[in-house]
Amino acid sequence: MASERTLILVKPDGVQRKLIGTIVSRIENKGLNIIALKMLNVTAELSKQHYAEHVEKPFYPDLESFITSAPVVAMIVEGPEAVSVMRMLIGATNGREAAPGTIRGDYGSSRQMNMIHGSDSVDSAKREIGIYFTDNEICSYGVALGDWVCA
Ligand code: DGI
Repeated sequence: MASERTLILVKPDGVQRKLIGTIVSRIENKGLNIIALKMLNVTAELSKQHYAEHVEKPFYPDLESFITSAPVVAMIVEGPEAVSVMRMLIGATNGREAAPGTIRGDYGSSRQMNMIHGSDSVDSAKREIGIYFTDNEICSYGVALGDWVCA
């Protein structure tokens, strides 16, 4: 199993709704490792970098005003197949369609205010991690229980 890193954001609605702890717990309970974490305000420029593939889409202006409306919590999550494992944990984009048991399915009913972002591929993760974090903000460490959780 390849160890991967993925970029996770608790979006402004997740912060406002006091879901930071819940989302962190979901990630930790799954056995993945958080190796970087910080709160920040996403600027319009950062939003355009992050959502480069959506900038020309009709919904982009709404997406930018939402993601810049309150702080986000950014994390790097590491573990075996972390990108796809996190995507499964997160659920479908639209909270109304996301399966119960997923984070979006359990806490959300909106397509835009869907509480959490997770990179959609290993390549996207590398790009997004580079946008949000510098190398010296990343703490790489071993977890003693790792062999019991992810073997
Ligand atoms: O990877 P996801 O977050 O599940 O989805 P995505 O990368 O396709 O889109 C990024 C965000 O943009 C998504 O979390 C919510 C928003 N979005 C995507 N498609 C639409 C949208 N917002 C609106 N208003 N309409 C859309 O069709």
